[in-house]
Amino acid sequence: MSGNRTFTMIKPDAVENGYVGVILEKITAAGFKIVAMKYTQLSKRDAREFYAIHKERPFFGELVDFMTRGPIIAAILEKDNAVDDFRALIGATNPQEAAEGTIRKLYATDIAENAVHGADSDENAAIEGAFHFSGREIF
Ligand code: 3AN
Repeated sequence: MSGNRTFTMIKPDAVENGYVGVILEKITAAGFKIVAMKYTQLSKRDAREFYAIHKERPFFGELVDFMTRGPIIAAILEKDNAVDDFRALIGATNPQEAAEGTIRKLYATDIAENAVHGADSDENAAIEGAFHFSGREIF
């Protein structure tokens, strides 16, 4: 069982496509409480730093361009078993492989523009939350 907080972003494709409202609705309907949330746009520097773990991957440049091309929502969410339950709610990285009813199955465009981010561990949730929200006591 993971901890009780996770970190998410609603990505530029989902914001552009008008899915912010329905995605937030699905998140709260699944029992997540929104602890902190903001509408913002990442700079290239922010995106490179946030995704530094992927910097050797062939899609890194594409990922940075995508994540900076428009506004996003960043949020910290609370629920028992938050990291694992949120990953289940959003579905597989590639929406074609995502289970029916998951956020990526419903709203993602493709593997690169996949609508939402979900932290993959308690440790990364804390790092990512602190990256987006000043005042580390939030975590
Ligand atoms: P997840 O977001 O499911 O944890 P990661 O951590 O493997 O998946 O990938 C981070 C982000 O990088 C994805 N959300 C997606 O936007 C992008 N990405 C992953 N794989 C690819 C790929 N093969 N081609 C282009 N972009 C990708």
